[in-house]
Amino acid sequence: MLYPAELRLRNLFGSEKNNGYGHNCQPTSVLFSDVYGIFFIMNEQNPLQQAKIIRSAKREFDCLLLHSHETVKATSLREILKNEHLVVGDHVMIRQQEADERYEIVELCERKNEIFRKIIRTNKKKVIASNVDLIMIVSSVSNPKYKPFLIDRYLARACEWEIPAIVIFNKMDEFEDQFDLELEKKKLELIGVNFFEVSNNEDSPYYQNLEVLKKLLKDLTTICLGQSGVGKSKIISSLSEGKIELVSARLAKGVDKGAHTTTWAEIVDLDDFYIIDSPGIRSLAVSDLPLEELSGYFAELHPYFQACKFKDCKHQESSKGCAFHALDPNDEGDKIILSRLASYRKMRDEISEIPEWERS
Ligand SMILES: Nc1nc2c(ncn2[C@@H]2O[C@H](COP(=O)(O)OP(=O)(O)O)[C@@H](O)[C@H]2O)c(=O)[nH]1
Ligand SMILES: [Mg+2]
Ligand SMILES: [Zn+2]
Repeated sequence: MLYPAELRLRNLFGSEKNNGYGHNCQPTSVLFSDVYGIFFIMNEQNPLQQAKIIRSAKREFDCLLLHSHETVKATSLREILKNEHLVVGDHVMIRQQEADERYEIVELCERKNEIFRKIIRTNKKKVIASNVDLIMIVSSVSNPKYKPFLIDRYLARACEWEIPAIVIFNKMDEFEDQFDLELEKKKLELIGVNFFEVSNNEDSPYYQNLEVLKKLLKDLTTICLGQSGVGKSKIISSLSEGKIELVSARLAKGVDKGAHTTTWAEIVDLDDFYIIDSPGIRSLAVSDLPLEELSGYFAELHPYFQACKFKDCKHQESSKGCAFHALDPNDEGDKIILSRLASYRKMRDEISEIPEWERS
């Protein structure tokens, strides 16, 4: 049953849109406008507040109140969970309950975007995080080894999710020409992806690039993706000037145990920016990517695709009239295109291996 005030709120936002994504919640400031003045009088004790989910367990969510930056624990109305899994990054409307101190999530605000995978068999989305402004693909230039194919995979995902991405070359203090970094940088320039060369070693000249990175992250919600060991946690710790290390140490000791079960990712609130430290998208398989959209994620290959003699060209060594055959593996520009083509072919073949019947 809805309280009259709640009905009123729904009417203001338009309740028809409540299809599991909830209504399009307004920014916090609106909550304090004249219109809501009326609402506050009606329900002065327990006003609705906008919050961001920064950690999620099965039933309980850590919510950051957007106007006070205070973190509270909240449970959710069952109707919401029936339609949707609540994930980190979600904006929700929450209210303190009458009877006790506890908070309850009463509405899920419309998501700007989602970090998701598709379950191939059911074609259903499994959402991992939401409302992400930027994807930070972290790689290491030393150990673990730099893998261009991995970067291309994460970039394809970023295209699928329609979220801008940047690449971080980390551990620059250990770079000794293990691979052609200049070529990799030119490749990213060609495809229009910004990159940062950084180090968490304070004595390295690359350490100061973290400051530049920090400026870019201001006011954004960023998710860190990358293989385990590339330095994601360390970067977050450096960006927070040590503040986050304390939290990790406390977690490691198990002091906060219980609240952290079944957590996939959590948001670190760094005052003027948020970072989601993900333990990595566990499997880097791309089999759930839509095959028909894959070529769209490789825009720089399009002129070649169009120049191939046959429309259904597979762009293999053996493909007759393939435009890629004209490229020179010793030429820098051509090398970049061929390396992107190799990534494209790998992903395409991986997706094609899934039989049609399993896709739908
Ligand atoms: N030399 C060097 N080591 C680093 C750097 N950043 C991280 N590491 C080390 O790499 C290892 C993995 O870092 P971690 O942040 O846990 O990686 P994550 O698994 O991606 O979160 C740790 O031993 C770090 O101390 C760096 O810039 N330079
Ligand atoms: Mg880590
Ligand atoms: Zn071809």
